[in-house]
Amino acid sequence: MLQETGSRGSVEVNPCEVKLPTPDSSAVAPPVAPIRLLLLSRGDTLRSSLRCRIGSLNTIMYCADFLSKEEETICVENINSLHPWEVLRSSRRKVQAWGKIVPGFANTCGHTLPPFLQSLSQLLVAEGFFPPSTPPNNVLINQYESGQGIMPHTDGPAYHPTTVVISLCSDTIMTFIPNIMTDRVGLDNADPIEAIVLRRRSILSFSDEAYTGYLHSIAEVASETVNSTKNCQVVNMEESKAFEGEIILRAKRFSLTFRHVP
Ligand SMILES: O=C(O)CCC(=O)C(=O)O
Repeated sequence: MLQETGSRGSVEVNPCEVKLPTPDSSAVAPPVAPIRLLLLSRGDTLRSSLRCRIGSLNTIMYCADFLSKEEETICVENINSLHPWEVLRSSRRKVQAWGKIVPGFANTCGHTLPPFLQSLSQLLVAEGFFPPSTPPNNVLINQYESGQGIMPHTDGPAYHPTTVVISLCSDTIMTFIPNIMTDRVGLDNADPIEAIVLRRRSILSFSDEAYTGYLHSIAEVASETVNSTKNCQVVNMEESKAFEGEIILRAKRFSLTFRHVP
């Protein structure tokens, strides 16, 4: 998306910052580009070859540039044309929950995933992030303003133990800490053990031991410095092209989190 700036040519406008009108249920939804064509035209093997395992936990995978800039723009346009957001009471972030309902969790915006999330889900199966027998059927879209985050938590037993996160519009850092059983509190070290830089347009997957044995979180800060905490080092420095002392500035960020509800 380009904007004219007179004699100095044109500058890129961040699609994530474009303010769209609040969806009006009586209005016709704006047409959105078919992401399926863009995604499938790039082929499976390209993304598979980019995938990398990271950290001491071997059930966390990270891949930079999973989506192109064009695909990110299409995702954001689709997100902004969807159902109004729900503001969580426990956290200031906004969410949209799509797909199969999780027992005991909030309402869903719709039992069927919107077409762009269906396309992405198919791609995640094609790429091996989910087996065909347990494809994503539940997607939580999170919207964070700068300074917002998510407290340490596990996604819990309601899902098949795999979560896949696609980051849009802003970089951030996610930490993983041991999920200490209540009878071990005070005996184990609960400090963060792994930090992962999530670049915008990247994909992260964590499953099995990383899913059940660790809590994941995003700090409520407007900026953070890579490797500023000794016992919480970034484990994907190379894959995310992060550098010591890099300041990660948090802009408005969306995450698409894919899961399977049995
Ligand atoms: O926004 C993210 O990257 C993580 C979201 C998350 O942890 C969750 O939805 O449970």
